[in-house]
Amino acid sequence: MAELNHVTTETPTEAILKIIDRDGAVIIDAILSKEETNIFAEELAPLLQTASAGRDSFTGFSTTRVGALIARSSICRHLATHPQLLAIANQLLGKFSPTIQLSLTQAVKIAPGEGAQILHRDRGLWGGHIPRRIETQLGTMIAVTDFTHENGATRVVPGSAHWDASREPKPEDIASADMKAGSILVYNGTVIHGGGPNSTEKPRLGVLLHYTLGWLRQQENMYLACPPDIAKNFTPELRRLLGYAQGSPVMGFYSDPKGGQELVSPEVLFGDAVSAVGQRAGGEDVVKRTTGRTPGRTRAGTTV
Ligand SMILES: O=C(O)CCC(=O)C(=O)O
Repeated sequence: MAELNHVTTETPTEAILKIIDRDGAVIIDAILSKEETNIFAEELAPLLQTASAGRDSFTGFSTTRVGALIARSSICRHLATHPQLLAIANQLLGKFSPTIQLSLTQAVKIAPGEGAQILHRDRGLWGGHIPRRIETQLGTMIAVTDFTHENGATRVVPGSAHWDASREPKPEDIASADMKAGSILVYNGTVIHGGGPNSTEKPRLGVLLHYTLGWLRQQENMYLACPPDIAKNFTPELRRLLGYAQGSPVMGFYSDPKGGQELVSPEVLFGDAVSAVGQRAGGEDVVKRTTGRTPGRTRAGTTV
């Protein structure tokens, strides 16, 4: 059976990125303390109690999911801005975008008797339109309970991010992301993975917390899951990660529909200092990068 590497919160980012580049995934042990893990479980319990199970073999007939966890969980907020995760995400995704953002926050509770989820690549979310040379996502799965081969630990196919799309994993290619509660599986958007079957008598609980490129559509609609009247209570850094910032020059600005601000970065809404990308007028930059030409004025008054 294939295996995944374990590292610690002290392991340098470069070493972690090397493993992700080779295997597509790595486990960071004990990123949360026991106390933080218990608080996480307490925050999620009432939400999971009222949620219903999935409706298909992908979401799982005995699997319960809840989202909007930046708004609902202090530990999820803590993890979203964890320096080690942000360093990994920024280095992995920063080659393809000047900013990164959160894409998904979702608790996944796999109940006893659930079968294995279909193995998949998360980059499929974007319809397969993005070429492989562009990495779309840094995904994470935080273990809130212990993850074991028996209780539905995430299954991962190390190395499969380098495979042709048509290659199917054999049973011996599949690793089980066994880890203690409080540990985190970190993986790219191209590695094949999926939830495991739960043959025990207790549920397996984990939380997906994914980052994506600043110019891609987020999987979870963060503006509805965490609207401005909730986001105003968070740090500017977390707000930017939610998407309340420009994703790249001339991308993601807004105008106040009631009048006032025109074509400004969403950071202005909260009185935040505007980030480097937001400050740039941007248009001329984009023209230069995409055409190699310095823009001038045409007779119609538009830049070329
Ligand atoms: O539950 C898991 O372990 C993995 C879930 C997953 O990959 C998904 O729902 O996309």
